[in-house]
Amino acid sequence: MVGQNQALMFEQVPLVEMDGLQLVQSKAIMNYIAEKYKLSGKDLKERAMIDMYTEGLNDLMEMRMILPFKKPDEKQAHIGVIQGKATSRYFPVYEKALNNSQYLVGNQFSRADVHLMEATLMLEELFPTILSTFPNLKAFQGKMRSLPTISKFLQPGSQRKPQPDDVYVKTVMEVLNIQIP
Ligand SMILES: N[C@@H](CCC(=O)N[C@@H](CS)C(=O)NCC(=O)O)C(=O)O
Repeated sequence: MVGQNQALMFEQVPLVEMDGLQLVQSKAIMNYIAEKYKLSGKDLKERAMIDMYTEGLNDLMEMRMILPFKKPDEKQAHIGVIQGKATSRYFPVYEKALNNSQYLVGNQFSRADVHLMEATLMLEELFPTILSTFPNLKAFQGKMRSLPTISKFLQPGSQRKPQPDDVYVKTVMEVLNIQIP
């Protein structure tokens, strides 16, 4: 109900509770975590590159995230758009950035690498062979998988969320009071 929830500043999710804070707004949440764990580069220029790479990946992942909420007759066309943009607009950028470099920026692990890992996994779930023409991305994904925290997160039974099913979509629609036209 409007104005009732103290934790949700704008009555919206996501909400992350950590360090005694109730963090809302996705970018504020990401910025806090990136700063806290020193994942934002060593200077302003590196940070600008990290932000650009991160935002590109956010745009790509957002296309994927809205797919379950598309009307049935729009889904197929949307899948085509995701695949086209992933392979011609986004993945080539990251493939090139990883030439002769283990990480995207400054040869140092950053938040952009975390987003890239997430995006490659997300897109592979939809298009299992999508990385076959991006060897650097495939190798990068393998290296990221071997990091202990990421490896743990990818194990069955972890906090990783499953793909949205029809029940999830229906629940989200109801909770957020979204009308299907
Ligand atoms: N700018 C916000 C947007 C958050 C947002 O749109 N949240 C949606 C769910 S994904 C929500 O809570 N909608 C309910 C509402 O606006 O009443 C962010 O990035 O966190």
